[in-house]
Amino acid sequence: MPDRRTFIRKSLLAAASVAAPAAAGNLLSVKAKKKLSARDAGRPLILSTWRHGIPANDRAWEVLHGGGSILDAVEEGVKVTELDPDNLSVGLQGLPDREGIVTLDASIMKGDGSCGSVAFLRQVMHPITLARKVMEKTPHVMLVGEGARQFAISEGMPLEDEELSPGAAERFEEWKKETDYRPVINIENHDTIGMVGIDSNGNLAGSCTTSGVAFKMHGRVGDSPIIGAGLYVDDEVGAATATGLGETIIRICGSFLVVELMRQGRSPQEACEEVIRRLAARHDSLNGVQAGFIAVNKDGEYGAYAVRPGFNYARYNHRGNDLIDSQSLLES
Ligand code: SD4
Repeated sequence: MPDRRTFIRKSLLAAASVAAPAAAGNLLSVKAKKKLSARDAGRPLILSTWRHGIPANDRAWEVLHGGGSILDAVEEGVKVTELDPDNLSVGLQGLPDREGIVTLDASIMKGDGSCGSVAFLRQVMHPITLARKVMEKTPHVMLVGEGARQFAISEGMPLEDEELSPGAAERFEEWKKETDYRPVINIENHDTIGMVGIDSNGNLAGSCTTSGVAFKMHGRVGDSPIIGAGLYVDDEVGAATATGLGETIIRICGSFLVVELMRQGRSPQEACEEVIRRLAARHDSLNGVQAGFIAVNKDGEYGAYAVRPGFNYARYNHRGNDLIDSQSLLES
């Protein structure tokens, strides 16, 4: 019987002999790829979660093509959603917590590892801009609650009044009658915008902003402002962002995991699928759970996957801006 060391050596030799032709193949494909323009390789590309990603992508594309950086694009893009009066899951018009107070979470990240986030934030119209200021103007990554609000004031960002939007006020009144103060998990309540983008030079950035799960406990923070959970970006590999029930996404460091799986060779689609399988394996029941990921890699390839049907995302590339239905693990 060969001992373990001999076995390992033999295996390595065998691997090397099959690796040689594969390496030649890689070389060919690298050369072939070099001939492709950035446009053919799928860059630039902007992806964002849900239907409201369409107008957000429009703005991001406009910023990028107007000479803005990919970071400017992902910030300006999601600002459209933060102001959308019809969106009850992003921005100050979103659904409140169970005390009737709207609290916002947001994060932003560049492919070089710079990142910033805010959580449990009140009265600020553009939490994504405040997250960027945390990244660029403080030595920190994350500011929360009153500290984040004070930072907004010190940066000259006006505080808005705390009156609920008409849509949110109506839903809050209904919820109070029906639910006896229990935080609800409702698969229809997911509308967070997460956006990832790559420019024609391969620079990546991402953003994520939300009012969080509707009627949550006061003080609850979801995945969206947690770097690695709701958003992760690495210029060497790619970027991913998440939507859905934040608790399930935080437990598996979802967006970081998508990027790490791409680093290990998975395509964005394969990585999103594996992470949703991991999420499912970590939970005894997926009753009422929706979660979804979108991802892009260095070459501008992209993918998406969700726990259940209903998740869609907007893709803007040289062919235009389309809404795509994601595949899912469950059938309903
Ligand atoms: C959260 N992930 O706070 C967010 C909610 C969400 O689409 O994605 N809604 O858990």
